[in-house]
Amino acid sequence: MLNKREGADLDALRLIDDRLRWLSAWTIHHANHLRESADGLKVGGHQASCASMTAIMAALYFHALGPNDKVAVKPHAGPVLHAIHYLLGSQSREQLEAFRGYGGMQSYPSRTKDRIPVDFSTGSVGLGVAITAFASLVQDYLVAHGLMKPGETGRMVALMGDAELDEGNIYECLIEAYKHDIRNCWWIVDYNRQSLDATTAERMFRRFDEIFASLGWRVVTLKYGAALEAAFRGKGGAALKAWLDEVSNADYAALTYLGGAAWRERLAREAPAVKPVLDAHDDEALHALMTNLGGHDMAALVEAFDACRDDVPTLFIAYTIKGFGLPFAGHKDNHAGLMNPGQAAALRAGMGIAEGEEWEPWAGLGGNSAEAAKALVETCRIAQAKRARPWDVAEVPEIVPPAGEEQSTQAAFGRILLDLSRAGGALADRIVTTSPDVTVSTNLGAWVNQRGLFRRADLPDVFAAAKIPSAQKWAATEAGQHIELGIAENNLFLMLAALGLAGDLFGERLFPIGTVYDPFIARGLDALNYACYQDARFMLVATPSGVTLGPEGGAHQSINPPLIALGQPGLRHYEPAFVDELALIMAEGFRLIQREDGESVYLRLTTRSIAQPARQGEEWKAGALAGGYWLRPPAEGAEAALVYCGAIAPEALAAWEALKEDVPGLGLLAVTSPDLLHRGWSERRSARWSGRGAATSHVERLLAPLAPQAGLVTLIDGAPASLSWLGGVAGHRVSPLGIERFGQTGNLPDLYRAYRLDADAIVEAAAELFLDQEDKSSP
Ligand SMILES: Cc1ncc(C[n+]2csc(CCOP(=O)(O)OP(=O)(O)O)c2C)c(N)n1
Ligand SMILES: [Mg+2]
Repeated sequence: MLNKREGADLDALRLIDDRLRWLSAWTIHHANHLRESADGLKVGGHQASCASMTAIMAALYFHALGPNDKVAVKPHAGPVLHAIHYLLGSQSREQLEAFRGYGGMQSYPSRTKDRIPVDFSTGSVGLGVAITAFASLVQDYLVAHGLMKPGETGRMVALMGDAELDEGNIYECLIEAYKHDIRNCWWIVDYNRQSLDATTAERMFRRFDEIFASLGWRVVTLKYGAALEAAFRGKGGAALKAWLDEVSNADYAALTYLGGAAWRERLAREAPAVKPVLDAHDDEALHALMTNLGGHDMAALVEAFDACRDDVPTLFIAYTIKGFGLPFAGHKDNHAGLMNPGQAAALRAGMGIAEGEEWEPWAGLGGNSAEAAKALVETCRIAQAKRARPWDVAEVPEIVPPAGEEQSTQAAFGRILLDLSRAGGALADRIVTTSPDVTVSTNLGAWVNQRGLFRRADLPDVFAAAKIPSAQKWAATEAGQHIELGIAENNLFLMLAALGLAGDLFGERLFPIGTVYDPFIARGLDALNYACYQDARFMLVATPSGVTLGPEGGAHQSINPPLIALGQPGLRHYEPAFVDELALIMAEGFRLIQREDGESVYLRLTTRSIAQPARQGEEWKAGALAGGYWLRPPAEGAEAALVYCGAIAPEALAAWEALKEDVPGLGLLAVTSPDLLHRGWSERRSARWSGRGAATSHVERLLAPLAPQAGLVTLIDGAPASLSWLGGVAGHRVSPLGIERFGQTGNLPDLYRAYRLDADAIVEAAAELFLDQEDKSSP
C-alpha cells in the first residue's frame, strides 16, 4: 500500500507528465504554426515521440535521478528534456520559442549548443545509448585511479526508442560492456512498437529480453498498466490478456488510433469471452483501458525504478503508445506528424489551459495541484547548470624525439609513450590508451607493459605465470591505464568519446589515446563524428596507413582517411614524416586536448622506417605545427615546388635531388597537416568576407615566394585531392600524385612505381607541368 505522501507524489508526477506532454507538443506547434517563417519550410519536430515518453521522463527526472546521474535522451524526445528544465526554471521561454531556429534550442539534445546541461548529445540513433555504457566504465576507471570518490558516482542512463534496438552498435557495445563487467547503467526502452516508417516487428518480442539477460543485464518489463492488470483479474480478464498478448504490433497500433468503438468491435469478434469487460466500459473507458500500458503508468514506473537501486545494469522495457494522448496516437505515419491548430486547441482545452496561457508552467491547475507539482519540482535533484569543463590540467613536458638514423613514426610513437611513462608525472598518469585488438601491432605494447591493463577485477597474466616467453605483459588490475577492447572499431570511438568527456561528465580530464589501423577508421566513422560533435577530446593514432603498408595488401591499405579528416570538424589531422615532427605534434596534441579552444587530434602514422633529416635551426618547428614548412626553401620567384605529406618523404627528397639542377630554386615543401593548411586558407577567406582582419594564412605565406605561374607536384600516400587544392591558394598549376585505385600486395619500390609515387613519377609529373607551361607560352 502506498502511504499518503507517496500517493500525493504520484499524483504530482502525473500532473508533471501531462505538463511535459503539453509543453513539448506546444513548443513544436509554436515553431511550426505560430512563429513567423522566413523560408516557408516545415520546421518539424516529433510530438508523437515526445508524448510517448513523458511519463517515463517525469518518473525518472522528478523521482529516480540523483545529482550524479547522467542521461542520454532519445533524440526526438529532446523537447521533453527542455520542458523539464523549463519547469525547473533552468530553461527560458525564449529558447523554447526559438526551437529549431538559429540560436534556439536544438532539435536533438546537444551538449555544446543547448544552454541547458545536456549530458550526452544524441541524434544518430544507437550511439547515445551505447556511450552511456562506456561512460560507466570511465566512471569506474576514475574511481579506481583515485580521481573520483566512490560516493560521487552516478548512474548512466539511456532513454531510447524501440527501433534503436535495431542498431548493430548496441550489440557490439553490449558484448564489450559484458567483458568489462560494467555497472550503474540503465537503458530504458520507450517500447511504442513504432519506428519512423511503420510498426516494429513483434517477432522480436522477448528476444531482446533474452539477448540482454544472456549478457548480464537485469530485464524489467513494464507491459500493462494497473487498470489493465486489474481487468485481467476480473471477469473476462483472462481472455482479454490472452488476446492482448497475441495481438500484432500493427493491429494494436491501428486500434489505438481508431479508438473505443473499434476496440469493441474487434474484441467482440475475436475474443467473445471478453464480453464482461466490454459491457463494463463505454467506448471512451474501453479505449483508456486498452491503452493502459506500463510505460504510462506512473505507479508502475516509480516502483520499477525504486526496485533497481543497486548497480546491476538494467534494461527497462516500458510499453508505451506513440503519440499517447494526441490525436494521431498509434497512427503508423505519426513519427513526424504535427497537430493542426484545431487539434492543438482541443488538446489545450482538454488540459484546462486557457488560450494565451500556453506557456504558463502550471496553467489550468487548481491551487493544491499546482502547489503539489511545484513542491515536487523543487525536490528535483538533477544538475540544473552546465558544468565548467576543466582546462589545462597537466603540464606538457617537452617530448624528446627518439634517437636513431632510420625510424618509423609508428615505432617512435610507441617509444615516446614509453619514455613518457618512465618519466612519470601528471600527464602520464592521466593518459589512458585503448585499442580494438591492435594494441601490440600499433606499438602500444611497451606502454602497456609499463602501465598495465585496466580491469575492475584483477586478471592474471596466464602466459607469464606459466613462464612462457612473451614480450608482452598482459595482466590487468585496477591501476592499469590501457583499456583493451575487442575488435569492433565502432566501440573504440565510443570509448574515446566517453573518455574524452571525462572532464565534462565527471570533473576529471583524461588524455585518451586510441590506436587503430588507418583503413578501419571508416568502420567507426559515425561514432567518430559523434565524439567530435560533442567536443570529446582525444588523440586518435591511425597506423599503419596507405599503400606503404606494402605486403599486407589492398584490404589493409588506406586511401581516403586524409579526406575524411579534411571534412571532419573538431579533429585535426597531422601526418608527420619524421620523428622529430611527431614528438612536437604529440606535445601539441596533449595541449589541444586540454585547451578550451583546442580539439581532438588524428595522427596518421606508418611502419615505414626512413632516414631522419639533419636539422639546422628551430624555424621548421612552428611550421610543422602550423601544417607545413619548407624542407628545402624555394628561391624567390621559383618556377616549381614539390609538396609531400608523410611516409613518401624519401621519394620527394630523391626527386628534388634529381630536379634541382634543372629547376633553379626548386622548393620542397613538407606538409604535416593538409587539414590545418586548408582550414587556415578558408578561414582567412571567410574572415575577409566578414571584415574580420586580413592576416594571410600560413599556406599563403608558404607559397608566396613562388612565381605566379609556378607548378606544384603534390604527393601523399592517400587520396591526391588531400593536397591538390593547394593550386587554388595562389593560382599555381598542380600535378597531384597519390592513390586513386585500390591497393595491392607488393614491396615498396614496386608499389610506388605502380601507383606513381616514386621519384621517377615525380620527375615526370614536374616535366609535364613545364611542358604544359611552354605549350601555353609559345605563340
Ligand atoms: C542512425 C540514424 N538513422 C536514422 C535516423 C532517422 N530516424 C530518426 S528516429 C527514427 C526511428 C525511431 O524509432 P524509435 O527509436 O522507435 O523512436 P520513437 O520515435 O518510436 O520513440 C529514425 C529512423 C537517425 N536519427 N539516426
Ligand atoms: Mg518506437
